[in-house]
Amino acid sequence: MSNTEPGSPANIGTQLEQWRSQIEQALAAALVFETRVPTPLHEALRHAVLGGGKRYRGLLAMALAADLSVPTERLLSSAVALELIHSASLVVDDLPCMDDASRRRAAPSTHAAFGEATALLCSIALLSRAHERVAQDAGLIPIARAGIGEVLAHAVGAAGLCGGQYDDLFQDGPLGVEPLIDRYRRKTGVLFAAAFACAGIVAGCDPEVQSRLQRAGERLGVSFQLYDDLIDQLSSAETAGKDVGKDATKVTLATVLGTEAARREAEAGLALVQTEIKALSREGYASALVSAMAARAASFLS
Ligand code: GRG
Repeated sequence: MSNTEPGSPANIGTQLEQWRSQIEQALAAALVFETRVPTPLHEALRHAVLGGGKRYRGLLAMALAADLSVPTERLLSSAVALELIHSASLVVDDLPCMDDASRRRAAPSTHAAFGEATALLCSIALLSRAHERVAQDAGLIPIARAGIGEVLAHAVGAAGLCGGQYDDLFQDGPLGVEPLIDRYRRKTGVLFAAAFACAGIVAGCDPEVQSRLQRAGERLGVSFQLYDDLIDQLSSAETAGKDVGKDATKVTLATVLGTEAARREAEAGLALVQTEIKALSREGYASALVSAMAARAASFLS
């Protein structure tokens, strides 16, 4: 296949870039408020969201929608919501009472730039804005709006990001391979699974397909978090654009498995994800995006 044909790698790359730029513009628009917002809080919101970010979660929702033959504009509010929630989680994760990180996305973390109180309020405001954007999307049928709202609320909650982060902070419970994988599913996989679920809801997928998508999203998150562990262990702050060595005193899946086995586990997980999304989708956008994500992560480790 020549690489100028529809669906060729070159065109898929261009398409992903267009979606990324749509998400970027929609995020900036989501941070324009109709009524007065205190200036430092508004600056913190913009700093937390618009200062870089690969937009993987939003892109996964749009790419899978295209694979499922759904117009991608219908996923734009979900993509924005996923990225606002993800940014909110990073703001909290970086706080001194959590990971205590001073840099994020090659810039000062939000509390380092604006103070802890403003960072906390910023995170809460981003979560609210995420739900507002989906609730306001007149292009979605009511049942899809409600379904997406539920998926996003569940992803943030005690069984999702908050629970995963709790176990990560306090290393509560057993620290074997399976409990750690379960923690990574909640801490990182939950938003990838939510991205796939949003696309599945808008495409009207049946419950069996939705649960396959959920498992694929969670597995993708586990592999992604494994790469994140390895980058923390093996890369430099300059290359990674964020503090590294933060996990030096923590038990992670990479420390339990060892570097080489961790890498093999991440690759095996990605192969499973690829098989599943290729079986469910027609065009190959999500698969190309997953390959690009893996290649980028691996490039920090070579
Ligand atoms: C307030 C929503 C909220 C949650 C509270 C703090 C917390 C609970 C959860 C944090 C979980 C966490 C930080 C998981 C790590 C996920 C991860 C690997 C982040 C890096 O993702 P990238 O590389 O980041 O996609 P960019 O910067 O590109 O967006």
